[in-house]
Amino acid sequence: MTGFVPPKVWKWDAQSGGRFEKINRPTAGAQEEKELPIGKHPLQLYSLGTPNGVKVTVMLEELLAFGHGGAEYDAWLIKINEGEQFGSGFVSINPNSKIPALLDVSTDPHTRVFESGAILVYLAEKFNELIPTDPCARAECFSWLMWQMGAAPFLGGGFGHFYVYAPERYEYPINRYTMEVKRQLDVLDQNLANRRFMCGDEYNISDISIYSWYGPLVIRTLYKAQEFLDVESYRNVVRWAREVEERPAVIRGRRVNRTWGPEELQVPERHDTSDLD
Ligand SMILES: N[C@@H](CCC(=O)N[C@@H](CS)C(=O)NCC(=O)O)C(=O)O
Repeated sequence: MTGFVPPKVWKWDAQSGGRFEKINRPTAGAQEEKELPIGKHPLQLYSLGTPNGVKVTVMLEELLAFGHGGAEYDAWLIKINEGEQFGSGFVSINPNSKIPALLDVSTDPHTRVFESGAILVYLAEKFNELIPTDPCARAECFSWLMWQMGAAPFLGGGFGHFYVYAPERYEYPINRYTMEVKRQLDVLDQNLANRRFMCGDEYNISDISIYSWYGPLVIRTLYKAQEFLDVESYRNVVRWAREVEERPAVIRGRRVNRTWGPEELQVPERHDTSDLD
């Protein structure tokens, strides 16, 4: 118990502390005039190699691996810790000021897409790839995709924030979000007990979106919480994440817009296939 009594009307008169205090604010919109660069390819991605960003670079690499030349892309780096998501050019593509944001310059007018789930659907439909056509299978795919979009904020904004980024470790939120994340892992584990991929035998955009968050959680070091969450006990999730992670497009996509970790895995910007070779 902190004894904190909320005021009648909340005012932004103090920094809250924690990793993101410098970029978090209670208002939306552009904070400075700044155009975005546009490269030579049909698709312009403005992003960073976080789990939400990785979803899109994996998808683009999958599309290229399937032979869709129209999925060639420029991946520009948006440094969210330096506030680049609040530049006027970025805000015109994503009024929500969060990566990833995509601009399709092959359409007239250009098509902007924001929210990683919407970008996956847009690309899957544009190239008719990694999305089932049968209505029943499509509904299952959208269900898991939307599950991820709704669930991940509890993992990242809830568990990850309070376990890693908050200025102190508070018992109540850590317990609350740990309970929820373990429940989510159990949901995934039970689903994957009888299925090779999230929707059955076929890999699709729901696997890409869920892998990007829960893969690094169970087979890598996301939030350094592997022991705390006992991730090994979600055996089906671990088995599935390992299979997804072996895909060449996943290996490539994970490196794009990455600016941390081992040097050989960092490709801050991607403007040509050879940037990843
Ligand atoms: N629901 C959004 C979430 C995007 C998101 O939270 N992006 C984070 C990085 S992973 C971001 O840009 N944060 C910057 C900020 O909050 O200012 C999506 O899936 O695209």
